[in-house]
Amino acid sequence: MERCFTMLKPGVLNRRLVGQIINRLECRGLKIVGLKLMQISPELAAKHYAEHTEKPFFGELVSYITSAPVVAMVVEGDDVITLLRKTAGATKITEAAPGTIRGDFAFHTTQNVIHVSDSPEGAKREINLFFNENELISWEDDCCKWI
Ligand code: 3AN
Repeated sequence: MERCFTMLKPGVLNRRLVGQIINRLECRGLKIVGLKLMQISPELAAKHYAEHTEKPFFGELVSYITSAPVVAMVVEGDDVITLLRKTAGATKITEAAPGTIRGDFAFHTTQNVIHVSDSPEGAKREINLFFNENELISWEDDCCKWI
């Protein structure tokens, strides 16, 4: 069983898209085990995007992610990282297919509405950055029998 960190970015709150995007995850059968509204500090943003520190878009990335609250989530399931990344769509917005979250709701790469962990190691690191263990709830999922 795999866990993945995902985050709806400030544009989602501003545009009142939280419900629509969480609905996409639920339609896919993804199981939410952690969920909260957070105002990210510049320090946490810098840790989260540490691999991009030297990139030209780093400043824009941090100022966007700290500009309004985000919805932080942990989802759990078999191959959930791959499933969620496919549901989110490609990072580069011109390559994000229609039908994906990014393909349907974003038109700037820097403001691409959703973050999804890219590997099991990345997911562990990000879950630890954003959640305490007691904020994650393991629950019996009857839906697994059907989807
Ligand atoms: P992903 O979020 O799809 O795993 P990363 O980790 O490569 O992609 O990039 C993190 C974030 O940095 C992206 N979600 C996007 O907001 C931004 N980003 C990545 N590449 C670019 C780029 N070439 N120009 C502007 N922003 C970018």
